[in-house]
Amino acid sequence: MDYSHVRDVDPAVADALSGEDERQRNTLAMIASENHVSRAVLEAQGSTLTNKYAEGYPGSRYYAGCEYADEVENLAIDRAKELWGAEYVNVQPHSGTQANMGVYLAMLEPGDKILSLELSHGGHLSHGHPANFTGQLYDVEQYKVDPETGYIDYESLEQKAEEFDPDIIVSGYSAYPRAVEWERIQDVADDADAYHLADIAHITGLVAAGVHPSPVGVADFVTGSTHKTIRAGRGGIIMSSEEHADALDKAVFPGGQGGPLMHNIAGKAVGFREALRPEFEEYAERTVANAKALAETFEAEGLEVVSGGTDNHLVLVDLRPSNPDTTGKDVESALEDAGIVLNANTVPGETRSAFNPSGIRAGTPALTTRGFDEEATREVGELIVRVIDNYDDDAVVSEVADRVQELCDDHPLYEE
Ligand code: DSN
Repeated sequence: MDYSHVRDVDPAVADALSGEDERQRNTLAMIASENHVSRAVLEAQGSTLTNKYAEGYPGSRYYAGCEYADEVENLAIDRAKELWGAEYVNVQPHSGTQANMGVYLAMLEPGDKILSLELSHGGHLSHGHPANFTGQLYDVEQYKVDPETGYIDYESLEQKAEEFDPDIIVSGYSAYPRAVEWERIQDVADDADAYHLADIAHITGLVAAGVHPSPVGVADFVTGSTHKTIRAGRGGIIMSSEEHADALDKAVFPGGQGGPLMHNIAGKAVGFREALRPEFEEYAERTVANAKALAETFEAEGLEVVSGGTDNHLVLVDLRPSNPDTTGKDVESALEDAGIVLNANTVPGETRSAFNPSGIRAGTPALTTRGFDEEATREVGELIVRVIDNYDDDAVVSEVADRVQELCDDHPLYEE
């Protein structure tokens, strides 16, 4: 990327930006929530819309000069409606957490009850963690995955809903490798007379492409982020039926946010346009096929894959059975030295701390964007296992790093 204007003003930042470009080119991004957007999305996000205030919504703004802001936001909304089949879409949330906040602000009062999946079992901070505003403002009860199978324990969810009488049930997860049974959770919500929020942050792209069942039209509210399995740049989105449009619009602005980030909304519009092309479905299918290949490789090499595989873009590994003295951070750090960037993650039944947990989470969205197929992904899986088994052996880590560099060179990024 050319940062000549930045360099004239601020060489330190220009160096950091160039450094980040190089880092992304020369490492394999396997953090399950990361991806590489197109140059078109980057350009839209770097546009002059960053200068524009557009508080309000298209056709009804608190500022003059919103003609093009309106056009861009309407395009983003229309494309999102087409992609996910939603009646109502709000593209203004700055992130997935802000999208969730929009729903909570619209539908709950402080003290209301949230029933959600525990963080260490794959949930998210914004689903009621004590360190998050949701854990501080609302009364939270949590369900878990079945420790034997690694799948959502739907029966215990039903039981908790009966006992706790929640106002909202949150489904959709950050570290859950299996397809979610939205209808089953909706039935629980109906029986409890509770709202159902499906947070599809991780699988927005898979749902849009039809490779994961959709909660749109099932759950009352669907939230997501726009930069994980869909490559539309950093941000959030809310979908619902028209019935809740007014409350959700008010909750996002002015309830929880000020001026929308119009340059990011332009990125969303462009990324959604790309996702409406037929090749996006192939991309999503390959992302899942690559994740399955990765899970199979890990299992064949003796690692414990939580739930025994994956239906989506991520694989969760519990290191304790195969490498009891090795922590997730040991592995994360050695892999980073080898040029493979993924994250340490808690696993169901976690016995260590959240900062230095017992597992790792690996995702295939970014590798797939770079053109990795199943064979190449299997090789990456084998390299990861080599590092796990030899995380404190610099010679092995260095050998793996050499091979990772070759793989990066064979799958170039932002070179055209
Ligand atoms: N932090 C994101 C993730 O990595 O899953 C979720 O917000």
